[in-house]
Amino acid sequence: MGMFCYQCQEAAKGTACTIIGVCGKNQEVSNLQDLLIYQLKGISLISNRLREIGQTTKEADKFVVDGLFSTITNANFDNSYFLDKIKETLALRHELKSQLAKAGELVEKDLHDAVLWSPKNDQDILEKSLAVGVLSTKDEDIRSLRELIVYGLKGMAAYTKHAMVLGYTDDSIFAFIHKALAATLDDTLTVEDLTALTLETGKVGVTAMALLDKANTEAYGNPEISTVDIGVGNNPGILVSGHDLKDLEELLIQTEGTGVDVYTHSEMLPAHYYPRLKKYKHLKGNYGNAWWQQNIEFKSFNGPILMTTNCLTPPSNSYKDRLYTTSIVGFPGAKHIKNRKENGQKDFSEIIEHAKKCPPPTPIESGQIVGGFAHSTVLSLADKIIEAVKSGAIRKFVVMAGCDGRMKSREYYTEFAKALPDDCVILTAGCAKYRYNKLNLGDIGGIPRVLDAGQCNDSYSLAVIALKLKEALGLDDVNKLPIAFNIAWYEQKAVIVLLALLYLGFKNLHIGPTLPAFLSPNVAKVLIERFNLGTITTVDKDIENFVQIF
Ligand code: FSO
Ligand code: SF4
Repeated sequence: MGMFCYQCQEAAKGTACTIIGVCGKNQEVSNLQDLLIYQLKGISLISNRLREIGQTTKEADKFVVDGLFSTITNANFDNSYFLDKIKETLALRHELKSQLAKAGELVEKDLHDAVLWSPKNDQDILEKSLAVGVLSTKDEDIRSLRELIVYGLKGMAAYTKHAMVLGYTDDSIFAFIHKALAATLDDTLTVEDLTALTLETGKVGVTAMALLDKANTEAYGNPEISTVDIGVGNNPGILVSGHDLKDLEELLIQTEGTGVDVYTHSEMLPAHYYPRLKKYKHLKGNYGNAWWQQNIEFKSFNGPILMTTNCLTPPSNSYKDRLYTTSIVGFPGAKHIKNRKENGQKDFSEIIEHAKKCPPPTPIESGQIVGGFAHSTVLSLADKIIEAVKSGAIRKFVVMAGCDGRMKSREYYTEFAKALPDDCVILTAGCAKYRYNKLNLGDIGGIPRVLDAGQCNDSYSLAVIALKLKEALGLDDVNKLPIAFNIAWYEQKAVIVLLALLYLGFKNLHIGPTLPAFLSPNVAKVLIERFNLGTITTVDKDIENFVQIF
């Protein structure tokens, strides 16, 4: 059958996974994901037409956001989930076409195959899934730009979904997602057109991240400087991973007084920084490290694990029966917690009862880590920081936000953090922080040398900090700030963060440990020439490059 996926940093041999995903995704799931994306493009094409004549497309908006999110790396490994979703696209497409026909605007012969194609049975679906993947675009540069846009949209969809869960939406984001998805079906668009659309994706990415920032801070308060315990207590626990704060909040409410503690894992760590989440005494601490170590750490946790979003890795038998998924996450055989009904909560009773029967977690480390340096916190310290910059006590900020991953070459980030001169401060967000957030790198006049803003979406916070510092220091260009960017990427949320930073005018960004496999040589050249985008070399050379010279 074969597959072709190159959407993440761990694509096999740095080119593409063609036999099985390094992430564990099998051929059928990979191909069904391709077909789902193709179908979503069809839905977006009709949604665009409906929007042009002033009609709303609420159901399609939500469906497309969920669908994009479910195909992100390490989110859903369940072929039946994708088969069902593809069937749902057929029903939704039919409804949208009827809506268009009623308005007298349906011109069937103009419509694309993504709108017209119809399967008779599951076999037809599987066959079609082989024909609509990445390689169906023959021109290498057009393919590269189409995929770059789609991956950016996947990241944007993830952040949009988190905001939606908290009741925040912005119609301009839905409109753009439909427009951009449909544009990737349009064979008349040139490399220049698609390059412009890529930059526009970054612009709307900023809107999506700003919306999520507003949603998170209005729902849970501004993040505060917080100390998080990394040891364990004596009660049984539930470990919550992923990025969905609402799931965590509802679980905290439902576990209160039950004798079950709640621990965060990986990207859920920043939940401890929000006043309306940290007030729960049984939000005990953070267990473990970044996502890729879960195979070892979930075993010793002993209690149930709730995956609210990616990154999930295929579970081993030692904890598979304790794994719960929810929302767009899925794994064959794992128990799935259903979505909440309008104005209701998810029902976590099964997972709570399960936890009560489990022993407490086995300790794997002890101590504390500090975080909560989102834009509101850092800007409240602005005077102190500007003083430190002006006096030379702080020579440089190095943004080391992004993702962690399995590759041995990522040890570079630990070594880089250790080798940074004492007068440099690391600004971080995302699970990349686990490479250096337990190193005790000290502080500069009370300002910690690792400032953690939060999850990967909080990279937006780092951009806000940079833009405000530019103003405060009276600079006319953000690239004149004493800030270097050494960003680690893994999956598609990092793609939207990168496009957003480019849109905001940041140049000289270094991304690693490797450049994306989906950038064709020509597209990479454009990014390198236009934005000075670069990758990493050795720790010594990069310290010299990023820190010494400015
Ligand atoms: Fe990490 Fe995974 Fe947050 Fe990503 S847990 S790798 S960019 O999903 O989303 O930083
Ligand atoms: Fe390979 Fe990454 Fe695609 Fe998984 S998501 S199949 S690891 S490129």
